[in-house]
Amino acid sequence: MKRYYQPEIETMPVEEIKKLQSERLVKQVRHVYDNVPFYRARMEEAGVKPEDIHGLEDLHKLPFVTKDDLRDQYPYGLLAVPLSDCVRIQSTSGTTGRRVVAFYTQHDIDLWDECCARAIVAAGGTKDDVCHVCYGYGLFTGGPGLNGGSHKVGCLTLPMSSGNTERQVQFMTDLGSTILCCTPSYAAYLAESVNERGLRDKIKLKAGIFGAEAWTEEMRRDIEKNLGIKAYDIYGLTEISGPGVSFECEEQGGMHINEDHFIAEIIDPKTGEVLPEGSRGELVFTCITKEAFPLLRYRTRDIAILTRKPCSCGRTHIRMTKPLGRSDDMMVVKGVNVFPSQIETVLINEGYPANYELVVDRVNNSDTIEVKVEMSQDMFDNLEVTIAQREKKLVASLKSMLGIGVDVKLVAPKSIARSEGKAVRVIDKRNLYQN
Ligand code: DLL
Repeated sequence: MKRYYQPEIETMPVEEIKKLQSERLVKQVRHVYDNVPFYRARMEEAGVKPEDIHGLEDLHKLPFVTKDDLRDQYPYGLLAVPLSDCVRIQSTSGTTGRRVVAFYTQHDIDLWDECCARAIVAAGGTKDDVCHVCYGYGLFTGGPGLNGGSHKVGCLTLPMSSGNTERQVQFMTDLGSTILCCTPSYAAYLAESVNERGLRDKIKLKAGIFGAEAWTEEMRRDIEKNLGIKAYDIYGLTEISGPGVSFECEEQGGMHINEDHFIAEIIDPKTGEVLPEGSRGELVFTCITKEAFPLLRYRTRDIAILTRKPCSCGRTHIRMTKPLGRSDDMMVVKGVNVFPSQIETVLINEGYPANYELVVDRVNNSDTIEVKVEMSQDMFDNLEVTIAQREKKLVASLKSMLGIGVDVKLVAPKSIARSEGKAVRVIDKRNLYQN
């Protein structure tokens, strides 16, 4: 099938893609070994030299890189080119203490745009489309990524960013947006807003490109029905570039990974052993074309399954399932990466016993997060500082740590159930992962 814009690389025979990956991997390993002391030290520790890496078959010899490594190396430790060659940074939605800063050369931005352009084309996009981007712009990769892809396809791009639903709906109707790019929860909210205003017949949307957080098939059906569109999943992470690492085609049967830029592996999260195709495990990516911030064997902590079963769309690139869960305790709440340990840090800093419960829910397509926190006996007995004052202070500290608003409820000492084993501190009522 000839599409509006279709780099041949997406339909190349698998053997050729693997050959290309091998060649690019060899070059990339040399690049990081020569330019990043962190990689050189890690490889020396593992007893691997660049000349030991001849291609894909040697990938498993390289050590893994984890989010903790990124944190330890913040900000410049993994930079593989002079800073003056970089033109952009982006950063993860996680906040203080967990922030990861990724650097891009112009070449890196171009390849990222290319990946996002492919996702837009896979959703039926052409230069005649009006692409309405309401992922956040700024440090978050969603807005800039899809914006770049949309330009590359030649769509008329509406850089809406998130929020201000009134304006979103107005532009959508006045300017005839045909492709909507945002998080699935915002899409569901926009769908409601459009229908509440009786504007369903006035919108021209035909497709949506939704990702950055887990969403269910049920959500997909609801959004498709309420907006009269086809909804496509898109996956990515800041560390690897941003959205567009993989994306769905018209078959909606898994996301094609842009294999000319990223090598995907599935490993056992406990042992690190590489698992065969079709196994469920942790996704690991190696960037083979990026210049500034090329991560090798980066452990995403996202659980998924890979398949090379042919796809009737004609693309030969390997597909991944939606993330089926996480191998750590990260949650995406209101589009922001949240770790329970961040909450613990705040509680400990403020003198609370770290006995708390986190309840995450989705009400009217919007995430809510409530933190129930036990007071110490001392706090409970001494009400010079009232409970309301304490709650207000904790709300502010948690907001500054997490970057999102949370509800705080202080409860009496020893009122949160103790568990025999590992404490169950997080109750996620959203059930977003389908297992
Ligand atoms: O969320 C990049 C992105 C923007 C992807 C726009 C798609 C669309 P981060 O903020 O670094 O980057 O968060 C990355 O979000 O490891 C997953 O756990 C989760 N995630 C991303 N896409 C999906 C998806 C962006 N389609 C983390 N389904 C990843 C489920 C997703 N989870």
